[in-house]
Amino acid sequence: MDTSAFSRDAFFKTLAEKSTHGIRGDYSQADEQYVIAQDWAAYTPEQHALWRRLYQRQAKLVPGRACDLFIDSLMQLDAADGIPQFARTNEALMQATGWQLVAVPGLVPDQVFFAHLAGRRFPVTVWLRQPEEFDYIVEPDVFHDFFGHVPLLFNPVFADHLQAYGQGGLKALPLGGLPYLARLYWYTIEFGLIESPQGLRAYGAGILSSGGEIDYCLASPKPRRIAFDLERVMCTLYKIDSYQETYFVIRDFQQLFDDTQPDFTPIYARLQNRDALPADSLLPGEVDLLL
Ligand code: HBI
Ligand code: FE
Repeated sequence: MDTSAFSRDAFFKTLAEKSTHGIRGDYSQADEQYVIAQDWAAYTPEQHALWRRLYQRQAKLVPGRACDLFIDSLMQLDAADGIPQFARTNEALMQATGWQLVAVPGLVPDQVFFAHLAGRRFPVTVWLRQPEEFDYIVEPDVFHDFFGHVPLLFNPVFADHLQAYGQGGLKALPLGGLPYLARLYWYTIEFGLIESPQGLRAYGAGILSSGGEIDYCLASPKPRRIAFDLERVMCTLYKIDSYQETYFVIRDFQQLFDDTQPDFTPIYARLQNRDALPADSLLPGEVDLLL
């Protein structure tokens, strides 16, 4: 893995360009893998109180909207009373699926992110948003990363899928596959919907940690909810600064695992000759699964 000083500089340059309020996390203590200590004792009472408000709002919204698996895991997490200690979560997580949380200052370079997932380590940002960002943040904070992503790491099929995604990511970088894998991640891990006997449910962390999108994605007539298709997803552009215009629906987590097993090398080669689709496309034969 390239973690030379040069690649660090290049990473910070892109991060500073992408970010609207500068680089937020403190990267000065980070090791080669961008891992830091969580320093749980440094969170203030106000930050724990803000976490509780965020948690209580989402906890009210998840019944009937999040998939059962997410809700079951969330109950076991014991994270309602304040910002959790990752070390405590790690004991339960190690037993359940062998995954571990590692604390990071914020976004990390793609190859570092993939290497963590491939090693069954999930990077969790340590900082919490400001009170005025209650409804919306641009970058992932500890609430998004922990509340949104950690519950499903307790599910063995999902956990294996995410590791395979990390392994695929490391392979994809030299092949020019990153844009395709980023879209896959976006439309599944971040904004995925799943079928259930009671109707559509959310499993994507971007949805589950959002006060508005969790209802919008299931109830609004505006966006499309269409059946997951690997290549369709990989060539679909996405919005980073508004609710999604399209959600992709998996039947179950086994489908996500199975459909992402093949070697993506020929798929990247094929998709590189194709135009990307706008985020609001509806192709012939596709139907909105909510209707
Ligand atoms: N870093 N901390 C963090 N969290 C992410 O979700 C993340 C990242 N770095 C890169 C990255 N995601 C992308 O490579 C993937 O979403 C494709
Ligand atoms: Fe996320």
